[in-house]
Order: sequence, then C-alpha cells, then structure tokens
Amino acid sequence: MKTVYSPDHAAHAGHWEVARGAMVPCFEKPIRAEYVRARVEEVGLGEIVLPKVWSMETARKVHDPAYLAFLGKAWDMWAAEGNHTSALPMTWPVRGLRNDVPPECIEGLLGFYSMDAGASITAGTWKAVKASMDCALTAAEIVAGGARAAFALCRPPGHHSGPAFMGGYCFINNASVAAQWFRDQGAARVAILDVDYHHGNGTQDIFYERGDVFVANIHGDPKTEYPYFLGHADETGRGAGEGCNVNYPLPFGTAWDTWSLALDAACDRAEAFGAEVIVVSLGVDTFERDPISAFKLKTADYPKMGARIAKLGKPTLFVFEGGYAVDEIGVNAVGVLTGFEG
Ligand code: SP5
Ligand code: ZN
Repeated sequence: MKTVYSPDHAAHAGHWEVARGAMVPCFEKPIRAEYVRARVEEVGLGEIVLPKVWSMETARKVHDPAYLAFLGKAWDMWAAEGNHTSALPMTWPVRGLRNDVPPECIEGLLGFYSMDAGASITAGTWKAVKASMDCALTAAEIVAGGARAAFALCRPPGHHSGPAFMGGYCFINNASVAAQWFRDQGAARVAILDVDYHHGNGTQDIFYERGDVFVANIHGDPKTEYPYFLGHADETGRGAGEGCNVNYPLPFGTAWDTWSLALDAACDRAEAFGAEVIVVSLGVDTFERDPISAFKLKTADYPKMGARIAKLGKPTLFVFEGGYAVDEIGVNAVGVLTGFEG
C-alpha cells in the first residue's frame, strides 16, 4: 500500500510537557515519524508519496472555524509577547467558569481552545498540523480512487482533538477530517476504529450525535488512564448518533488474548453498522514497552491486528496516531500494515 508522508511534520517540535509534576522533553517528537517512514522503506510496503495541498473546507465541517483560525495565529500572538519556548495553556474554563466569552489574549485563548497542556505550539506547529491533515486527505483520496488501503503517516496525531480544542499532542483530528471527506464523496456510512492506547475523545465528541459515522474505541480505562473524562462503556451516542459509538475500556496489563476480543467485537459492530469505508486511528502505544502506557501487546501481535481488520474486506485508511517506544514504533506500526496485506 502507499504511504503519504510529509517532511513538514518536523516543523512541529514542542520543547516540554508536564509529567509527574516535572517538565520533561515531549514524548511526541519528530523522530517517531522518521522511524516509521524508515520501516516502510525497509519492508518495501509500497511507494511513499507527498501529500497534496488541501483547503480547510472539510476540516471546517468537523472543527469550529474559529478554533482553526486560532491554531493558525497562536504562535504569532505568543511570539508577539516576547516568548520563545513552546506556547502552553495554564488556565481552563472548567465547571463554574464561563466558556461563552472567548478571551482576547493568547494566554486566555490557549486555555479556551484546549483540554490540557499536552499540545504545545511552536513556530512550525501550524505548518506541521496542516501537512498532517493533508496526509490524511491525500491517503483518503488514494483509497477512494480504488486502492484497498493507504497509510497516512500523520504527525502530529489527531484523535484527542475535538470540535474546538487541542490536547494530548493533537491539533486537527486527521481521522475525523478523512471520515468527513469520505462522507462528502458519497460513502453513506463510515466507521472509525481507534486502536490507540488512549481513548480518542476528540473523535467520539465530533461524531457523537451523528448516525453516519460509527466510532469504536479500544483503550485504557479512563477511570485510571488519560484522558480520564471520556471513554466509558456507557457512552453509546446521542440523538441521531444513538448506538453509533462503542467503547471498550480495558485495564492495565491487558495483553493480546483479551485485547483481540475487543477488536473482534469492534469489527463485528462496524460490519453490522454497514460501514463502506474503515478509518483506523492507528496508535501503537499499546506496546508492552511504551513509556506512557500500560497494555502488554507484543511486536508479533501487530500483524494479527492488521489481519483482523483486513477480514472486514472494506477499503481501509490507516491514520497514524500515538506510540512512544520509538525504537520499536516502526516495526509495530508497519507490522499492522503488512499483516493487513497478508
Ligand atoms: C496521541 C496520544 O497518544 N496522545 C497521548 C497523550 C497522553 N498525555 C498524557 C500522558 C500521561 C502519562 N501518564 C503516565 C502515567 C503512567 N501510568
Ligand atoms: Zn495514545
């Protein structure tokens, strides 16, 4: 299968994130995408192509246009105040505070448009975020053009980003933009299968009240795992979307024997939904040696994951999300893709 990759991802390189009360170097760093790209070449997965440059039209259907405008100007506003290191939010409109009056200063806007301090903005962030979305859309177009599958090597990732907020290393929800694009191209029903270790709260949020895009998530139980405030099993969709969302929260230490049962169930649900296209939010932070996660998937499990998804027999777009064990990130991510190809 083809891989869509842009070197522009490297323009986004945050300095710090907060972990265990300390500033530590960002786990989500440029070398991740380079290792995956190198592995794609090593196994001869297929051609690696650059993304086309897309308009923001589709993104504006899943994100608030004002939020997208904020992303485009945040660094300039931050730098105008004499700042040189990554822009990070520090104040959020939680319960009891107002969230109906957008602030007019960058520090306020950072909190208004974020869920945490995990998505730092640097001088090159917008360029990378836009290229990441372009990778997803270009790979979607390859699938719509008749390919059985394509791989969008997106960086930064997207699945924590919701209608009007960034967070969890994510800015634009690449998988959601791609799913929306498939809908606009005439696919009546699209399924998003999110296998990243963390619940894809942004994707769930975006499609929660829609009956045309089914969202399934397999992830660390939010009772004890980031993002903590979404991803429980009783979240099944609302209104027209009732029954079109399913969560499989799993405990620390979950290995392939149990994880794969959730994948089977999620695939069955996507099939029953009548999905014409599958979008996979492909995070490999389920790996046993991932530095911020706690599942126990092994390298040999990733091809099995790909093979199970292939059994759906549907055109499939893989969108890269998380995975922080950088030494193994390429082998594991590309393992899913070679397993899919059989
Ligand atoms: C795309 C993606 O994978 N984003 C993940 C963002 C996670 N950010 C918070 C990480 C908190 C890590 N806590 C470590 C405790 C280990 N149990
Ligand atoms: Zn993750």
